[in-house]
Amino acid sequence: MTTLKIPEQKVILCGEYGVGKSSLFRRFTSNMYTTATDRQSTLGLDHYSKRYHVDGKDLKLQLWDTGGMERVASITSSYYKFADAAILVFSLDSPESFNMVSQHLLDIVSYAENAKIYLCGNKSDLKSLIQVTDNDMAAFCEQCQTLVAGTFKSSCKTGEGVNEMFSHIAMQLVESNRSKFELEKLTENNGLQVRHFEDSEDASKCSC
Ligand SMILES: Nc1nc2c(ncn2[C@@H]2O[C@H](COP(=O)(O)OP(=O)(O)O)[C@@H](O)[C@H]2O)c(=O)[nH]1
Ligand SMILES: [Mg+2]
Repeated sequence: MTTLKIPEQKVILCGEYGVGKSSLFRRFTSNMYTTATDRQSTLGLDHYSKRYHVDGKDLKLQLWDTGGMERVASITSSYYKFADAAILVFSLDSPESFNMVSQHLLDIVSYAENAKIYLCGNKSDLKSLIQVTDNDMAAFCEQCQTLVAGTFKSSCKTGEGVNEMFSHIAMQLVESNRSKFELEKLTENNGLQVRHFEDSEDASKCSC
């Protein structure tokens, strides 16, 4: 029986300690929120895959969390390696975390060369405490020209904007990988035919 492999895309969470990366991860894995002080252990997982169905296509987002690694050491390059997308998170009530975004962007560009990069302002529920404006985010993206593929605002506390962000990223990844996914599907479906051609007489006579 042929089992069709669902394409999987690695998505990493980046940003300063305390901005809500693990909370986004927890929303993604179990749609839960906690203010618990023991927040570095996110279910003991550092990555989790979830299936999306976009525009008739199946796709798995494999989301990675730093697991609090950034607090004690710098993130290792293996965390970034082969990432298809990176969500650069800052906290809307923390200009400090927003000022560090460019540093994180540099790391992503250096170590996750092919990743689509998204900017996410988290903690949007802290209405009166918000210090980073839409204009600040837009100005940053303009400075980075085409580096940032999209911006989002989210609240892990209320859940607002979280699922929308992941669905949007899934949609964009399907879009930008359309030809790759189709080729993979074709190879899965016609694997025998490909081998048949390679073994056939015609193939051996090929002069190229
Ligand atoms: N008000 C509010 N607090 C949040 C939100 N997201 C996370 N937090 C809180 O911010 C703190 C840091 O969150 P955490 O996910 O551990 O951040 P990380 O260090 O980037 O992984 C925790 O106390 C969370 O409960 C949010 O959307 N709104
Ligand atoms: Mg964390």
